[in-house]
Amino acid sequence: MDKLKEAFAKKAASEAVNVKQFIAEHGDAVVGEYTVAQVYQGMRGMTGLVTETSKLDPEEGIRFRGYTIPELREKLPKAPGGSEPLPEGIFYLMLMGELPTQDDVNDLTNNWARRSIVPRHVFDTLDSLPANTHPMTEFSIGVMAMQTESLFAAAYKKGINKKDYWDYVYEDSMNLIARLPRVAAYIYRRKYKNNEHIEPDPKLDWAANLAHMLGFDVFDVQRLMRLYLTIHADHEGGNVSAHSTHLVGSALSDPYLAFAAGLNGLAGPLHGLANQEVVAWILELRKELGGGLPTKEQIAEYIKKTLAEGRVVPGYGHAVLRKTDPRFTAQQDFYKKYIKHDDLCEIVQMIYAVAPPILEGTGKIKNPWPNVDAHSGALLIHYGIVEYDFYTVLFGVSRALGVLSSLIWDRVLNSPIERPGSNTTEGLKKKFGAVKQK
Ligand code: HAX
Repeated sequence: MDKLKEAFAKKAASEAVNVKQFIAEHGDAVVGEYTVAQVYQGMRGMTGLVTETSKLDPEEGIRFRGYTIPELREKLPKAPGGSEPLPEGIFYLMLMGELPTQDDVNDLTNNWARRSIVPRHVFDTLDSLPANTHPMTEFSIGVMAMQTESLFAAAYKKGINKKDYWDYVYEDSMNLIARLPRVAAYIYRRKYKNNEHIEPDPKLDWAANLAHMLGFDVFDVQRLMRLYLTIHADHEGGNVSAHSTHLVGSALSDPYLAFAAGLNGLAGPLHGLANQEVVAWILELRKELGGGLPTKEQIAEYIKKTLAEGRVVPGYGHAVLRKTDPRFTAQQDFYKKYIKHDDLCEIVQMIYAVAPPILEGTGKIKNPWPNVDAHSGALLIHYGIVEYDFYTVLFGVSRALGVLSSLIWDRVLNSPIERPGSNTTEGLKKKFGAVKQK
């Protein structure tokens, strides 16, 4: 048994007892009430899930096991000479509930390197896809092709005891996380770099190895990749990618099937695909204005035009947050600290100055502030990763850390199959005595 798994097994056993006891003692306590509007409008604000790895506060932003992003940038272990946290550290924190030591993180790097071999048939599957397949579709198909490797599915077929589910889900999740950078890089190199692939370097940490396999063996890109893969990892349980992974996993679909479902949700333009949409939107704006740096007035006009066309301003708004996303702020800080000047990043800052009052002025957008996706593309483009329809794949690599550590906890806590109730409009109207409209 690997060192992390051994430590986790102890933690998991005691926490499973704690939770059982909590449900026994407080199972009848009322969590909250909800309204007809909430039932129709995406269940906003209804607590209907338990997610141990992180918690989102509308005003403050995300905390991973109690730690904010600025705290994690300071406290999580770094690569030698590095200044941004290693994503291995946030995975450890989310899984174990405590900050890792440098040794814990180094062990995890080695653990994932040992597990990182991707079976040949996965590449063959990707090679068979038409050139115009979207990278997120390819990524999801790549994960599905790897499902042949699921130890959970194989063990379940043989017949396993419920109490051992988490063990196989842990193994699948660790293998999957270890292999995702290779699959992502394969998609990138096949699509944009003449199908010329780069072998992994097992001496590199998880994020640096991804940068290496993409073809960017420079310190600056490694540094960005470490931050990127840390801050995109998790955003509590109700977002589409986390919830889909949890939901599909609740049917005891294995981690490959569950994570592919999460990726398919992440690929939507209102969720993870917004990172590609932001760049497309800014490039469209620049093209329309004939290139160069736009003025704030021109940006304001462009935002108004986008709204008038019934489109969303990508990178702005959030279903839970009611302030600037700290993941945006972390990237803004990265820009100011390490890059200092870049035209596209400057446009991002100008949009930040101009967009919120306009969005607020509509009177209906609940959060006029930027989210994580408003900044990420500009940083990647600065370093030469310009193929923006690939960006959501990078988000997906990172998101695996959160949703898969949650999935392991789901099996530890014996979460049942998810099955909320639904009603018809007629049923609801009847319940509340509404008059039938003809
Ligand atoms: N531009 C234009 N209109 C917007 C808007 C935006 N950025 N954000 C919200 N609205 C609109 C909604 O479409 C909705 O309009 P209707 O009443 O006409 O249907 C109205 O304002 C109220 O919406 P809301 O309650 O403020 O927001 P929701 O919780 O319904 O939606 C979204 C949250 C993130 C989906 C939304 O803000 C949006 O579409 N933003 C742009 C896309 C985006 O950046 N997505 C990424 C979000 C973060 C994330 O998941 N990253 O992966």
